[in-house]
Amino acid sequence: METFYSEHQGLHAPAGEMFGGLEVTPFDSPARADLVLEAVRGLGLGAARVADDFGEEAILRVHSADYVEFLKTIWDEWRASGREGDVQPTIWQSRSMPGRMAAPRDPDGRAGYYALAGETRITSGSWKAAYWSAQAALSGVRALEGGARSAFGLCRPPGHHAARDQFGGYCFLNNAAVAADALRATGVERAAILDIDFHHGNGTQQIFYERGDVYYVSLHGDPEETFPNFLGYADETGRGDGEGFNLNFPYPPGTGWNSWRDGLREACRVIGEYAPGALVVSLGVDTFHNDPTSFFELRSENYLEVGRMLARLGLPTLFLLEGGYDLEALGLNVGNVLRSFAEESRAG
Ligand code: Q9C
Ligand code: ZN
Repeated sequence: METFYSEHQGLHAPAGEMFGGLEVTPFDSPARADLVLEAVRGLGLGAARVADDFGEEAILRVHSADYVEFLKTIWDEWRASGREGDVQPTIWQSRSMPGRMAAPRDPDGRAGYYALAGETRITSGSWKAAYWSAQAALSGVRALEGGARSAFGLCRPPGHHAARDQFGGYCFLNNAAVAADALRATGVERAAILDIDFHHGNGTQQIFYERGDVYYVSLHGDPEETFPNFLGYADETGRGDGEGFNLNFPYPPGTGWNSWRDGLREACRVIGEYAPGALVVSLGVDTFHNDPTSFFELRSENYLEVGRMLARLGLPTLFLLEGGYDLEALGLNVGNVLRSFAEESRAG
């Protein structure tokens, strides 16, 4: 299994993040990608390659042009207006202000219009980092297109919270959505996205909610209790052509391996029945018991079984990194999924 990444991904490195009413060191940092790269190199999984540049076309099939333009320009506008830090949204169009649905000129208003949460800042390097994170995913798509059984896009910043025209939850471009849509464009008739990050992938769900050709299945912390709070409930099953092709498994605080694994088994059964031509795995390991952002109780050895269960689906599989913020265990946990997937694929 080959890994794809880019040095430019490290260019998104905000100085702080609002958390619990304090400014803290961001949970998502360039070090995360370095640690995962080091872990996959140590496993001898397959070559780690620099991502190729596939341009903006695939990104613009998933995200709106005005949103992409916003990502490219907002930091310069912010600074040109005399603001001295990085772009930090503080005002949103909300239920009580249903006025016009358009971005105002003021950088605060623009930032809020294109934000779905307030913890994620935009720095001078954020667009370039997000662009190359998406290119890592697209490089993985090309590997599958070339006949590989699996590939790993070492995406960072992550993607699954990014909606068609909104950033948040550390995400700017929805790497999994860009990849699944690109797989469709290569002739894969149906694609499935299995999201095992601790958090619900609200962006991925939104992007494919009315499509029947990309099935989104997610196991996550109950949004009643955690981020992203407003999407990810079990009664969200898709709409129009997408009805029946969105499946959410929300779990309460304290959820451990046995119940989570039963959900994963059911998710795999449903995906197997859908019989997609390819599978994209939104691979977050913030389900780990020691993760600082979450409340599940998975252990490092559990990720070995995750890899085996996914391999048994027998599908061309693209793994894309999402969350996972315990830096001590991040490389081990991601490596365990990939390593056991590769071993089980060879055996099976
Ligand atoms: N109490 C990913 O794992 N945390 N994003 C907000 C509010 C945001 C996580 C905390 C967590 C986003 C890709
Ligand atoms: Zn997460």
